[in-house]
Amino acid sequence: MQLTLDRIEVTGDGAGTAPLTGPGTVGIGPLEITVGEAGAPTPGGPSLTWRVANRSDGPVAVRGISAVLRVDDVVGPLRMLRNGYQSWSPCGVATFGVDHDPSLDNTSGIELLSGVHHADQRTARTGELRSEAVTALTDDRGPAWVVGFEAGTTHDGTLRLRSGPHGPELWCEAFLGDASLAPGERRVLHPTWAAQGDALDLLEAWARRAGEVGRARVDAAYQVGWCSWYHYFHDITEAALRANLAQADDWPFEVFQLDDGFQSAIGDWLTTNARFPSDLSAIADDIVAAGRTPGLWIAPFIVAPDSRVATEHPEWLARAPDGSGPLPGMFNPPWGGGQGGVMWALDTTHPEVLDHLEQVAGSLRDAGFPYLKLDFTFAPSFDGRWHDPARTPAERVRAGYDAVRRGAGEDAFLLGCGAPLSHVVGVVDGNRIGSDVAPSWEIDPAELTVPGYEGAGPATVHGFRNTLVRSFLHRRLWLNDPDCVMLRTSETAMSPEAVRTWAHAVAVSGGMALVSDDLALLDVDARALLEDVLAIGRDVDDATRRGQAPRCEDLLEHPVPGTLAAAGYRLVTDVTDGTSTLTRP
Ligand code: 9PG
Repeated sequence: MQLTLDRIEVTGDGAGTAPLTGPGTVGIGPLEITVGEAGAPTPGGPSLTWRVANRSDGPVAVRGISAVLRVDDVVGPLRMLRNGYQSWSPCGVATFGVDHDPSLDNTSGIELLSGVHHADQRTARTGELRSEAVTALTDDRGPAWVVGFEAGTTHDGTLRLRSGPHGPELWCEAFLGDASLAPGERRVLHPTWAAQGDALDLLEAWARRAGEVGRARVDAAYQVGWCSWYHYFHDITEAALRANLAQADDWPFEVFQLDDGFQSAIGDWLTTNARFPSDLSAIADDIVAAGRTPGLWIAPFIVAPDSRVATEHPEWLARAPDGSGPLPGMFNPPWGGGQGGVMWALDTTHPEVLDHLEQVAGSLRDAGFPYLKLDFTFAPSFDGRWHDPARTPAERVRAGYDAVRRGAGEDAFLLGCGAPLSHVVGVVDGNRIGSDVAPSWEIDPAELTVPGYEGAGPATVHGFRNTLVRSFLHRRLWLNDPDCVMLRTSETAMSPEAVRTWAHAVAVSGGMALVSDDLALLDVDARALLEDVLAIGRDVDDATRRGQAPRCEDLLEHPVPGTLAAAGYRLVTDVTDGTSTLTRP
């Protein structure tokens, strides 16, 4: 398979195209795009550097700028590794000409529901396959190509496989999301990186490079803890939290993390609801007194319509694209909020919003929480009307995270969740890399899912899939959070075999190990399984630090791969039922 630069395509104001087959400058409408070479040497040669300038005397809203590569000499079916946009977005291999983009199946008529899982919320072209930040392409002859963006903090990088006049094409799109370029303004785009060889080696090399460029925070200790979500969900009470804290004496948890359900409203993070008679600092004090590190979940960039923050500061809300009202940032009926579960997105281009986020994080730190799980953080990436129209979706998300980091402090542990992956390199310590697990292997058909995006719904196999596909990111971009281990074999629809498989997948990934059970349900076997998970996990994590990342051996072979190998361990799973065998060094 060969990849060669063919042309530049621009979408948004002044959309157009111009041929370009090597370093040089092209004019497309009001824009001038320059492609250079140089950049850092990579295993496959130099990366491509590029920049854009607005040479007109008016502002230009740039949606996307693509370097279009011809894909020639493909033998047999062309397969693409699809990396999802954010933590929960489905990942895995797809076949060009057979599979299609999930946005085409989103029959809800609500574009934002696709926008949760892609940099560009608009529906893809028929037949198109897309991947965010990085992809691997493979055919029946090999070797594979890995193509990625070195970073994603000032704009997204989307890889789109499309049909062109001569055959398949790979569009490497710098997605600016209609950010406004001032007259004369020049922006350097993130370099793209392409290399041919062994896909697993190259994905790991890409992650290493992206981690260096983004000054990834990869030095936190191996994380072991407890989280309230996957047993109690929204019904967590202070009494249940305290009961688990009291039971935890014999358990090796460092972090004790309270999840969604404590807050008086989404957005009002400093006050608790009626199920939590104590305030947050009293809860944190008691977690510390029990010898644990207090952790807390918040969804910092969304607010309930009837929250104090939204009603007192309507000017802090992003506006819908047509200006008709506040911009929805999430829909989740259990949250209520006065509009049936619709939450508004905060405008993270507004200086007062950033001050507010910094203050909230600082107050939570002062209350005693040095570990924060930041959830639903894709919200500022949606199309809308923003206080500062010059900012890209990536910059809006990143600005919010940076504000939280300023407030929480350099030494806080920040865990991204629902996080657009490439926006948060260098600011989070850990990042969720998969869809929510659940007390069942397969998804419960009664779950509400978005058509096309069923693979993002809560099911342990969905968390398992992303944990394997994204295993190469661990300690390269952050600590991977595969999602919680559930050890219970009662009050669950998981078979004991599937419980063990998921626990071992977490272990062999080397990622964070948080238990999410009512500890009263766990017996000696559960305890022994956790000890095994932690022993394996620490081995793999240590090997990853030394340079030996976990390898998903069948990554490019099945939509849901099943084989993960690291530090001499090898887990082979039958993904249809969650049974597995683990071999040890
Ligand atoms: C708390 C949970 C847990 C969990 C997170 C995240 O589409 N949805 O409605 C949706 C709801 C919840 C969710 C993901 C999607 O889970 O991943 O660990 O913290 O929020 O609400």
